[in-house]
Amino acid sequence: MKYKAGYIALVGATNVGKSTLFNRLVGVELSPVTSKPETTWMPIRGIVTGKNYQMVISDTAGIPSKTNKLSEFLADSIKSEIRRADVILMTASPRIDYSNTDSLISYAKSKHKPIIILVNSNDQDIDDHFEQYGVPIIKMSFLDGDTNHLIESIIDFLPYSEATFDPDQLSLETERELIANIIRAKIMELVSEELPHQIAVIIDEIKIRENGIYYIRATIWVLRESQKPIIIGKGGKLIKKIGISARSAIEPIVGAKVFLELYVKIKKGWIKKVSLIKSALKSS
Ligand SMILES: Nc1nc2c(ncn2[C@@H]2O[C@H](COP(=O)(O)OP(=O)(O)OP(=O)(O)O)[C@@H](O)[C@H]2O)c(=O)[nH]1
Ligand SMILES: [Mg+2]
Repeated sequence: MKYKAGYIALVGATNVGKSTLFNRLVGVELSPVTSKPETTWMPIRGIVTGKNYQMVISDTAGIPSKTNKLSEFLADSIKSEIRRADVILMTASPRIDYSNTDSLISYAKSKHKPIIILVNSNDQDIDDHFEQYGVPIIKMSFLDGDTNHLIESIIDFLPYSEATFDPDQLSLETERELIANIIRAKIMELVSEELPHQIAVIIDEIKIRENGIYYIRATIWVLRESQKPIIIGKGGKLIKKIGISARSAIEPIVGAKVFLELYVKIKKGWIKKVSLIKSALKSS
């Protein structure tokens, strides 16, 4: 069999298990998973190399529910991933308004991209709405279903091409971006209020000490003074918990012991300013 390679955009409804499936395909917990919607922000690209294929899979933000500058930015990033892709994996769920998924399918079709619709077997009550598109529909458990059929279906659509990346390379993202995403997800998980969508994590410094320990300093941006104590918690308890939890998720990614220092800073209106959104989402 000739070698195939290409770019796959995993897009669609939010909170349906895209990142759960992505991590299984890549074989590493590159993309944070939480029980809350809108966990993934900017695309996280993982590389899957098989005997006869190489796939770069892009895990994207779920279709944003609100309309504001931040959501516009995320919606643009989803479309840009679709334009770049050779194959689109479109997740569909009855828990999400079909019209959002329909318009993303129309967009992908307008760019002449092959589409595979993916339904999590959790969503038993999905109807035949998506059959109108005449594209393959795969139902499987994203958490523990067999991924072989999905991989075969993707390969069918991939162009013949040599591998572009070293088989040992797992992601196109920098350590900085992966680490910022992990910290943000831990905040989402541990802070009970709606707040997490208004916070960003900026990695200020990563230093590898002589003993191999990663020293990471990061700042959590909040919008208002009143949000600071919510993140810090009584006597600093919550931020400590966030730090411990983030550290244990970062260690397997960097393959070293991690020392993590977190600060909280007020950055008024960051979700309204494109330049700040850019630096927050790319963690630069
Ligand atoms: N029981 C069950 N839970 C699942 C399955 N797939 C995902 N989940 C759970 O659903 C929740 C959301 O999963 P994610 O992988 O973060 O979903 P996502 O689509 O990436 O979400 P966003 O990035 O927020 O758009 C998590 O609590 C997962 O553990 C599944 O197949 N079965
Ligand atoms: Mg996700």
